[in-house]
Amino acid sequence: MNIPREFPEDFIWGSATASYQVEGAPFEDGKGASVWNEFEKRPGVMRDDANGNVASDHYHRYKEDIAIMKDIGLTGYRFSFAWSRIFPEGRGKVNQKGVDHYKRVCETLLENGVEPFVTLYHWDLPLALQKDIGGWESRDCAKYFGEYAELVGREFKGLVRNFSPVNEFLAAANVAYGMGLIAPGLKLSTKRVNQVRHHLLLAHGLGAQALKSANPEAKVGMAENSNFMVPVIDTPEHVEAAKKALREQNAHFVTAMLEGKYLDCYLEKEGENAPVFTDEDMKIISTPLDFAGLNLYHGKRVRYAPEKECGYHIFEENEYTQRTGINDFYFEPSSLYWGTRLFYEVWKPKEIYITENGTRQESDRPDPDDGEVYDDIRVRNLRLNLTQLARAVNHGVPVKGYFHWSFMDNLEWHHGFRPRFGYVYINYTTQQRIPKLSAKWMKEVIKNGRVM
Ligand code: IFM
Repeated sequence: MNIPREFPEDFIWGSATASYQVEGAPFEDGKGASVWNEFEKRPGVMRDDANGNVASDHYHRYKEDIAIMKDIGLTGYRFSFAWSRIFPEGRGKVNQKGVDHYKRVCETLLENGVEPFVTLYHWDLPLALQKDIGGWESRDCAKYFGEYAELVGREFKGLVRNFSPVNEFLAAANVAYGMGLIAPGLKLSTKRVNQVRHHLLLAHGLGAQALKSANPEAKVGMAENSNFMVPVIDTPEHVEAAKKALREQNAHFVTAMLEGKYLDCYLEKEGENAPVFTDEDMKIISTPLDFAGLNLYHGKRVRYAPEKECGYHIFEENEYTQRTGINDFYFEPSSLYWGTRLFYEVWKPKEIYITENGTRQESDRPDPDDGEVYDDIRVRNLRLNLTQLARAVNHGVPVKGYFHWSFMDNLEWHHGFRPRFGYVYINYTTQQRIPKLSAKWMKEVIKNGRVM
Protein backbone atom coordinates (compact mmCIF):
# COMPACT_ATOMS: atom_id res chain seq x y z
CA MET A 1 0.00 0.00 0.00
CA ASN A 2 1.36 3.41 -0.90
CA ILE A 3 0.66 5.58 2.14
CA PRO A 4 1.91 9.20 1.99
CA ARG A 5 4.39 10.72 4.42
CA GLU A 6 2.98 12.37 7.53
CA PHE A 7 6.14 14.18 8.61
CA PRO A 8 8.22 16.37 6.30
CA GLU A 9 11.65 15.27 5.04
CA ASP A 10 13.46 17.83 7.19
CA PHE A 11 11.61 16.92 10.41
CA ILE A 12 14.19 16.41 13.18
CA TRP A 13 13.91 12.97 14.71
CA GLY A 14 15.81 13.23 17.94
CA SER A 15 16.28 11.77 21.36
CA ALA A 16 17.39 13.38 24.59
CA THR A 17 19.54 12.90 27.69
CA ALA A 18 21.03 15.04 30.46
CA SER A 19 24.61 15.14 31.74
CA TYR A 20 24.17 13.84 35.29
CA GLN A 21 21.76 11.16 34.14
CA VAL A 22 24.08 9.55 31.59
CA GLU A 23 27.68 10.74 31.71
CA GLY A 24 29.30 9.29 34.82
CA ALA A 25 32.94 10.47 35.19
CA PRO A 26 31.95 13.01 37.85
CA PHE A 27 35.49 14.23 38.53
CA GLU A 28 37.35 13.32 35.37
CA ASP A 29 39.43 15.74 33.29
CA GLY A 30 39.11 18.55 35.79
CA LYS A 31 35.35 18.52 36.27
CA GLY A 32 34.19 20.23 39.47
CA ALA A 33 31.56 18.73 41.76
CA SER A 34 27.89 19.45 41.17
CA VAL A 35 25.19 19.60 43.83
CA TRP A 36 24.31 16.01 42.88
CA ASN A 37 27.70 14.65 43.89
CA GLU A 38 26.97 15.92 47.40
CA PHE A 39 23.23 15.19 47.50
CA GLU A 40 23.58 11.54 46.48
CA LYS A 41 25.74 10.88 49.57
CA ARG A 42 22.86 11.70 51.93
CA PRO A 43 21.43 8.48 53.36
CA GLY A 44 18.06 7.50 51.98
CA VAL A 45 17.62 10.20 49.34
CA MET A 46 18.44 8.04 46.31
CA ARG A 47 16.41 4.90 45.62
CA ASP A 48 18.66 1.82 46.00
CA ASP A 49 21.50 4.21 47.01
CA ALA A 50 22.07 4.95 43.33
CA ASN A 51 24.69 7.49 42.30
CA GLY A 52 26.00 9.12 39.14
CA ASN A 53 29.56 7.78 39.32
CA VAL A 54 29.14 5.68 36.18
CA ALA A 55 25.50 6.02 35.12
CA SER A 56 25.35 5.04 31.41
CA ASP A 57 29.08 5.80 31.01
CA HIS A 58 28.23 8.13 28.15
CA TYR A 59 31.29 10.28 28.88
CA HIS A 60 33.50 7.42 27.67
CA ARG A 61 31.10 5.72 25.25
CA TYR A 62 29.62 8.65 23.37
CA LYS A 63 31.07 7.42 20.06
CA GLU A 64 29.39 4.04 20.41
CA ASP A 65 26.15 5.80 21.38
CA ILE A 66 26.26 8.17 18.44
CA ALA A 67 26.84 5.20 16.11
CA ILE A 68 23.60 3.70 17.45
CA MET A 69 21.80 7.01 16.86
CA LYS A 70 22.98 6.95 13.29
CA ASP A 71 21.86 3.38 12.83
CA ILE A 72 18.36 4.20 14.09
CA GLY A 73 18.31 7.14 11.69
CA LEU A 74 18.08 9.81 14.38
CA THR A 75 18.91 13.29 13.12
CA GLY A 76 18.95 15.23 16.39
CA TYR A 77 20.40 14.75 19.86
CA ARG A 78 19.38 16.93 22.75
CA PHE A 79 21.82 16.68 25.64
CA SER A 80 23.11 18.93 28.36
CA PHE A 81 26.52 20.29 29.20
CA ALA A 82 27.58 19.86 32.81
CA TRP A 83 28.29 23.45 33.85
CA SER A 84 31.00 22.26 36.28
CA ARG A 85 32.90 20.46 33.48
CA ILE A 86 33.36 23.86 31.86
CA PHE A 87 33.59 26.04 34.96
CA PRO A 88 34.58 23.68 37.82
CA GLU A 89 33.67 26.39 40.34
CA GLY A 90 30.71 27.67 38.34
CA ARG A 91 32.58 30.88 37.52
CA GLY A 92 36.10 32.15 37.02
CA LYS A 93 38.59 29.68 35.61
CA VAL A 94 37.59 27.67 32.53
CA ASN A 95 38.42 23.97 32.32
CA GLN A 96 39.55 23.59 28.70
CA LYS A 97 39.38 19.80 28.91
CA GLY A 98 35.67 20.04 29.59
CA VAL A 99 35.14 22.37 26.63
CA ASP A 100 37.19 20.05 24.42
CA HIS A 101 35.20 17.01 25.48
CA TYR A 102 31.91 18.58 24.42
CA LYS A 103 33.49 19.80 21.19
CA ARG A 104 34.45 16.22 20.37
CA VAL A 105 30.90 15.08 21.13
CA CYS A 106 29.44 17.77 18.84
CA GLU A 107 31.91 17.01 16.07
CA THR A 108 31.10 13.31 16.24
CA LEU A 109 27.39 14.08 16.10
CA LEU A 110 27.78 16.30 13.05
CA GLU A 111 29.99 13.74 11.30
CA ASN A 112 27.16 11.26 11.75
CA GLY A 113 24.42 13.56 10.50
CA VAL A 114 23.00 14.28 13.95
CA GLU A 115 22.23 17.90 14.88
CA PRO A 116 23.22 18.82 18.46
CA PHE A 117 20.62 20.61 20.61
CA VAL A 118 22.37 21.69 23.78
CA THR A 119 20.80 22.42 27.15
CA LEU A 120 23.00 24.52 29.40
CA TYR A 121 21.39 23.68 32.71
CA HIS A 122 19.67 20.40 33.45
CA TRP A 123 19.77 20.68 37.27
CA ASP A 124 23.45 19.92 37.99
CA LEU A 125 24.51 23.21 39.51
CA PRO A 126 28.23 23.53 40.30
CA LEU A 127 28.51 22.73 44.00
CA ALA A 128 30.76 25.73 44.63
CA LEU A 129 27.95 28.08 43.62
CA GLN A 130 25.57 26.41 46.05
CA LYS A 131 28.12 26.56 48.87
CA ASP A 132 29.50 30.03 48.21
CA ILE A 133 26.45 32.05 47.23
CA GLY A 134 23.44 29.86 48.03
CA GLY A 135 22.86 28.68 44.47
CA TRP A 136 19.71 29.97 42.81
CA GLU A 137 18.69 31.84 45.94
CA SER A 138 21.23 34.38 44.81
CA ARG A 139 20.61 36.70 41.89
CA ASP A 140 24.33 36.43 41.14
CA CYS A 141 23.84 32.83 40.12
CA ALA A 142 21.91 34.10 37.07
CA LYS A 143 24.78 36.46 36.31
CA TYR A 144 27.34 33.61 36.41
CA PHE A 145 25.03 31.53 34.25
CA GLY A 146 25.07 34.34 31.69
CA GLU A 147 28.88 34.24 31.69
CA TYR A 148 28.83 30.48 31.19
CA ALA A 149 26.35 30.91 28.31
CA GLU A 150 28.55 33.54 26.71
CA LEU A 151 31.55 31.21 26.76
CA VAL A 152 29.52 28.35 25.30
CA GLY A 153 28.07 30.57 22.57
CA ARG A 154 31.55 31.70 21.59
CA GLU A 155 33.35 28.34 21.83
CA PHE A 156 30.67 26.32 20.07
CA LYS A 157 30.03 28.66 17.17
CA GLY A 158 29.88 26.54 14.03
CA LEU A 159 29.22 23.38 16.07
CA VAL A 160 25.94 24.04 17.86
CA ARG A 161 23.04 26.08 16.50
CA ASN A 162 20.24 25.19 18.90
CA PHE A 163 20.28 25.86 22.61
CA SER A 164 17.93 25.70 25.58
CA PRO A 165 19.28 27.60 28.56
CA VAL A 166 17.31 25.83 31.32
CA ASN A 167 15.48 22.52 31.41
CA GLU A 168 12.13 22.53 33.26
CA PHE A 169 11.86 25.34 35.77
CA LEU A 170 9.43 23.58 38.08
CA ALA A 171 11.84 20.81 39.00
CA ALA A 172 14.86 23.13 39.04
CA ALA A 173 13.08 25.44 41.49
CA ASN A 174 10.26 23.77 43.37
CA VAL A 175 11.38 20.15 43.50
CA ALA A 176 15.00 21.09 44.27
CA TYR A 177 14.54 24.06 46.62
CA GLY A 178 11.02 23.57 47.97
CA MET A 179 10.26 19.87 48.19
CA GLY A 180 13.87 18.87 48.71
CA LEU A 181 13.51 15.77 46.54
CA ILE A 182 16.35 16.55 44.16
CA ALA A 183 19.67 18.33 44.65
CA PRO A 184 20.44 20.52 46.49
CA GLY A 185 17.56 19.04 48.49
CA LEU A 186 16.33 22.11 50.33
CA LYS A 187 12.94 22.79 51.85
CA LEU A 188 12.70 26.54 51.67
CA SER A 189 9.62 28.68 52.33
CA THR A 190 7.25 29.45 49.44
CA LYS A 191 8.54 33.01 49.27
CA ARG A 192 12.14 31.89 48.92
CA VAL A 193 11.24 29.23 46.36
CA ASN A 194 9.37 31.82 44.29
CA GLN A 195 12.48 33.96 44.30
CA VAL A 196 14.54 30.95 43.16
CA ARG A 197 12.07 30.52 40.29
CA HIS A 198 12.48 34.14 39.34
CA HIS A 199 16.27 33.88 39.37
CA LEU A 200 16.10 30.82 37.13
CA LEU A 201 13.94 32.77 34.70
CA LEU A 202 16.43 35.59 34.82
CA ALA A 203 19.19 33.08 34.07
CA HIS A 204 17.17 31.87 31.10
CA GLY A 205 16.93 35.43 29.76
CA LEU A 206 20.56 36.33 30.42
CA GLY A 207 21.59 33.01 28.89
CA ALA A 208 19.51 33.65 25.76
CA GLN A 209 21.02 37.12 25.36
CA ALA A 210 24.57 35.91 25.92
CA LEU A 211 24.24 33.01 23.47
CA LYS A 212 22.84 35.27 20.79
CA SER A 213 25.36 38.04 21.23
CA ALA A 214 28.25 35.53 21.21
CA ASN A 215 26.82 33.77 18.17
CA PRO A 216 24.21 35.63 16.10
CA GLU A 217 23.35 32.36 14.33
CA ALA A 218 22.36 30.64 17.57
CA LYS A 219 18.72 29.64 17.93
CA VAL A 220 17.42 29.66 21.47
CA GLY A 221 14.29 28.17 22.97
CA MET A 222 13.04 26.94 26.30
CA ALA A 223 12.57 23.27 27.24
CA GLU A 224 9.60 23.49 29.52
CA ASN A 225 7.13 20.95 30.84
CA SER A 226 4.21 23.33 30.83
CA ASN A 227 0.75 22.46 32.08
CA PHE A 228 -0.78 21.35 28.79
CA MET A 229 -4.54 21.40 28.24
CA VAL A 230 -6.89 19.27 26.17
CA PRO A 231 -10.45 20.49 25.54
CA VAL A 232 -12.81 17.83 26.80
CA ILE A 233 -14.65 17.87 23.47
CA ASP A 234 -13.75 19.78 20.34
CA THR A 235 -16.37 22.55 20.41
CA PRO A 236 -15.38 26.24 20.28
CA GLU A 237 -16.32 27.06 23.88
CA HIS A 238 -14.30 24.17 25.29
CA VAL A 239 -11.34 24.97 23.04
CA GLU A 240 -11.41 28.60 24.21
CA ALA A 241 -11.66 27.48 27.83
CA ALA A 242 -8.62 25.21 27.34
CA LYS A 243 -6.66 28.12 25.88
CA LYS A 244 -7.50 30.34 28.82
CA ALA A 245 -6.51 27.58 31.23
CA LEU A 246 -3.25 27.04 29.33
CA ARG A 247 -2.28 30.67 29.72
CA GLU A 248 -3.28 31.00 33.35
CA GLN A 249 -1.93 27.65 34.51
CA ASN A 250 1.49 28.58 33.11
CA ALA A 251 1.60 32.07 34.52
CA HIS A 252 4.61 31.35 36.71
CA PHE A 253 7.02 30.57 33.82
CA VAL A 254 5.66 30.63 30.31
CA THR A 255 3.84 33.97 30.33
CA ALA A 256 6.93 35.49 31.92
CA MET A 257 9.12 34.22 29.07
CA LEU A 258 6.71 34.73 26.20
CA GLU A 259 4.69 37.75 27.32
CA GLY A 260 7.19 39.50 29.59
CA LYS A 261 4.88 39.52 32.57
CA TYR A 262 3.64 37.56 35.52
CA LEU A 263 -0.12 37.47 35.15
CA ASP A 264 -2.16 39.21 37.83
CA CYS A 265 -3.85 35.93 38.71
CA TYR A 266 -0.42 34.49 39.60
CA LEU A 267 0.73 37.51 41.59
CA GLU A 268 -2.58 37.68 43.46
CA LYS A 269 -2.46 33.98 44.27
CA GLU A 270 1.06 34.26 45.65
CA GLY A 271 0.27 37.47 47.56
CA GLU A 272 3.14 38.41 49.85
CA ASN A 273 5.08 35.36 48.64
CA ALA A 274 5.26 36.75 45.11
CA PRO A 275 8.81 37.15 43.77
CA VAL A 276 10.55 40.50 43.89
CA PHE A 277 11.30 41.67 40.35
CA THR A 278 11.91 44.75 38.24
CA ASP A 279 10.61 45.81 34.81
CA GLU A 280 14.14 45.37 33.51
CA ASP A 281 14.14 41.74 34.75
CA MET A 282 10.97 41.05 32.79
CA LYS A 283 12.51 42.51 29.64
CA ILE A 284 15.50 40.20 30.00
CA ILE A 285 13.32 37.18 30.79
CA SER A 286 11.24 37.81 27.67
CA THR A 287 14.16 38.06 25.26
CA PRO A 288 12.61 36.86 21.98
CA LEU A 289 13.04 33.13 21.42
CA ASP A 290 13.47 31.23 18.17
CA PHE A 291 11.54 28.16 19.20
CA ALA A 292 9.38 26.77 21.95
CA GLY A 293 10.68 23.47 23.30
CA LEU A 294 7.89 21.51 24.92
CA ASN A 295 8.61 18.66 27.32
CA LEU A 296 5.22 17.18 26.68
CA TYR A 297 4.23 14.15 28.71
CA HIS A 298 0.64 14.81 29.61
CA GLY A 299 -2.41 17.02 29.20
CA LYS A 300 -5.20 18.01 31.52
CA ARG A 301 -8.74 17.77 30.23
CA VAL A 302 -10.63 21.02 30.49
CA ARG A 303 -14.24 22.07 30.04
CA TYR A 304 -15.90 25.43 29.61
CA ALA A 305 -17.34 26.40 33.00
CA PRO A 306 -19.35 29.65 32.88
CA GLU A 307 -20.35 29.06 36.52
CA LYS A 308 -16.74 29.58 37.65
CA GLU A 309 -14.98 32.91 37.93
CA CYS A 310 -12.05 31.67 35.84
CA GLY A 311 -14.43 30.26 33.19
CA TYR A 312 -12.96 26.77 33.01
CA HIS A 313 -12.83 23.53 34.95
CA ILE A 314 -9.89 21.09 34.94
CA PHE A 315 -10.94 17.49 35.44
CA GLU A 316 -9.34 15.48 38.23
CA GLU A 317 -7.69 12.23 37.29
CA ASN A 318 -8.79 9.12 39.12
CA GLU A 319 -7.72 5.53 39.66
CA TYR A 320 -9.02 4.52 36.23
CA THR A 321 -6.79 6.90 34.28
CA GLN A 322 -3.65 5.34 32.93
CA ARG A 323 -0.37 6.79 34.15
CA THR A 324 2.74 7.21 32.08
CA GLY A 325 4.78 6.30 35.14
CA ILE A 326 6.44 9.72 35.08
CA ASN A 327 5.78 11.60 38.28
CA ASP A 328 2.03 12.16 38.46
CA PHE A 329 1.53 12.36 34.72
CA TYR A 330 -1.35 10.61 33.05
CA PHE A 331 -1.21 9.13 29.58
CA GLU A 332 -3.06 11.40 27.18
CA PRO A 333 -1.97 10.93 23.54
CA SER A 334 -4.20 13.77 22.35
CA SER A 335 -2.00 16.16 24.36
CA LEU A 336 0.54 15.85 21.54
CA TYR A 337 -2.08 17.39 19.26
CA TRP A 338 -3.81 19.82 21.59
CA GLY A 339 -0.68 20.68 23.56
CA THR A 340 1.18 21.87 20.48
CA ARG A 341 -1.84 23.38 18.73
CA LEU A 342 -3.06 25.45 21.69
CA PHE A 343 0.46 26.53 22.60
CA TYR A 344 0.83 27.80 19.06
CA GLU A 345 -2.54 29.55 19.04
CA VAL A 346 -1.90 31.30 22.35
CA TRP A 347 1.76 32.33 21.99
CA LYS A 348 2.54 31.99 18.27
CA PRO A 349 6.11 30.65 18.62
CA LYS A 350 7.97 30.58 15.29
CA GLU A 351 8.80 26.91 15.69
CA ILE A 352 7.92 24.16 18.13
CA TYR A 353 10.00 21.16 19.10
CA ILE A 354 8.87 18.37 21.34
CA THR A 355 12.01 18.50 23.45
CA GLU A 356 10.86 15.52 25.55
CA ASN A 357 8.15 12.88 25.46
CA GLY A 358 8.45 9.29 26.53
CA THR A 359 7.42 6.32 28.60
CA ARG A 360 8.88 4.83 31.73
CA GLN A 361 8.89 1.06 31.73
CA GLU A 362 10.53 -0.60 34.73
CA SER A 363 9.96 -4.02 33.22
CA ASP A 364 12.34 -3.52 30.25
CA ARG A 365 14.82 -6.40 30.22
CA PRO A 366 16.39 -8.74 27.68
CA ASP A 367 14.14 -11.64 26.77
CA PRO A 368 15.69 -14.85 28.15
CA ASP A 369 15.03 -16.63 24.83
CA ASP A 370 16.51 -14.27 22.29
CA GLY A 371 18.14 -11.40 24.22
CA GLU A 372 15.90 -8.76 22.59
CA VAL A 373 14.23 -6.07 24.70
CA TYR A 374 10.51 -6.01 23.87
CA ASP A 375 9.33 -2.64 25.23
CA ASP A 376 5.87 -3.14 23.81
CA ILE A 377 4.13 -0.51 25.97
CA ARG A 378 6.57 2.15 24.81
CA VAL A 379 5.91 1.24 21.18
CA ARG A 380 2.17 1.38 21.80
CA ASN A 381 2.53 4.83 23.41
CA LEU A 382 4.80 6.10 20.65
CA ARG A 383 2.35 4.94 18.02
CA LEU A 384 -0.53 6.79 19.68
CA ASN A 385 1.50 9.89 20.51
CA LEU A 386 3.08 10.29 17.09
CA THR A 387 -0.26 9.79 15.36
CA GLN A 388 -1.52 12.81 17.29
CA LEU A 389 1.65 14.77 16.58
CA ALA A 390 1.26 14.06 12.86
CA ARG A 391 -2.25 15.56 13.08
CA ALA A 392 -0.76 18.75 14.49
CA VAL A 393 1.90 18.93 11.77
CA ASN A 394 -0.70 18.38 9.08
CA HIS A 395 -3.00 21.01 10.57
CA GLY A 396 -0.26 23.60 10.16
CA VAL A 397 1.19 23.72 13.68
CA PRO A 398 4.90 24.47 13.09
CA VAL A 399 6.28 21.41 14.89
CA LYS A 400 9.78 20.90 13.54
CA GLY A 401 11.06 17.96 15.53
CA TYR A 402 10.46 15.29 18.15
CA PHE A 403 13.02 14.33 20.82
CA HIS A 404 12.21 11.14 22.62
CA TRP A 405 13.06 10.90 26.30
CA SER A 406 15.32 9.17 26.33
CA PHE A 407 17.98 7.95 23.95
CA MET A 408 19.09 5.34 26.46
CA ASP A 409 18.23 4.15 29.94
CA ASN A 410 19.74 6.36 32.59
CA LEU A 411 19.73 7.57 36.15
CA GLU A 412 16.24 8.87 36.81
CA TRP A 413 17.42 11.27 39.51
CA HIS A 414 16.36 10.26 43.04
CA HIS A 415 14.30 7.38 41.57
CA GLY A 416 17.53 5.58 40.71
CA PHE A 417 18.13 3.26 37.77
CA ARG A 418 14.99 1.15 37.90
CA PRO A 419 12.82 3.46 35.78
CA ARG A 420 13.86 2.91 32.17
CA PHE A 421 13.02 5.38 29.43
CA GLY A 422 15.43 4.66 26.57
CA TYR A 423 15.23 3.47 23.00
CA VAL A 424 18.40 1.69 24.05
CA TYR A 425 18.64 -0.70 26.98
CA ILE A 426 21.66 -0.35 29.26
CA ASN A 427 23.02 -3.30 31.19
CA TYR A 428 24.46 -1.37 34.14
CA THR A 429 26.82 -4.23 35.07
CA THR A 430 28.50 -4.62 31.69
CA GLN A 431 27.44 -1.33 30.04
CA GLN A 432 26.25 -3.36 27.06
CA ARG A 433 23.85 -1.39 24.85
CA ILE A 434 20.84 -3.17 23.32
CA PRO A 435 18.53 -1.16 21.02
CA LYS A 436 15.00 -2.04 22.09
CA LEU A 437 11.96 -2.85 19.98
CA SER A 438 11.04 0.85 20.13
CA ALA A 439 14.35 1.71 18.40
CA LYS A 440 13.50 -0.72 15.62
CA TRP A 441 10.01 0.74 15.34
CA MET A 442 11.37 4.29 15.20
CA LYS A 443 13.80 3.32 12.47
CA GLU A 444 10.82 2.51 10.26
CA VAL A 445 8.97 5.69 11.17
CA ILE A 446 12.02 7.79 10.36
CA LYS A 447 12.66 5.97 7.10
CA ASN A 448 9.07 6.34 5.92
CA GLY A 449 8.21 9.69 7.48
CA ARG A 450 5.04 8.33 8.98
CA VAL A 451 3.59 6.17 11.71
CA MET A 452 3.56 2.69 10.29
O1 IFM B 1 14.33 12.19 33.38
C1 IFM B 1 13.53 13.32 33.33
C2 IFM B 1 14.27 14.48 32.70
O2 IFM B 1 15.48 14.75 33.33
C3 IFM B 1 13.42 15.73 32.75
N1 IFM B 1 12.09 15.49 32.21
C4 IFM B 1 11.37 14.32 32.65
C5 IFM B 1 12.26 13.08 32.54
C6 IFM B 1 11.50 11.83 32.99
O3 IFM B 1 11.05 11.95 34.30
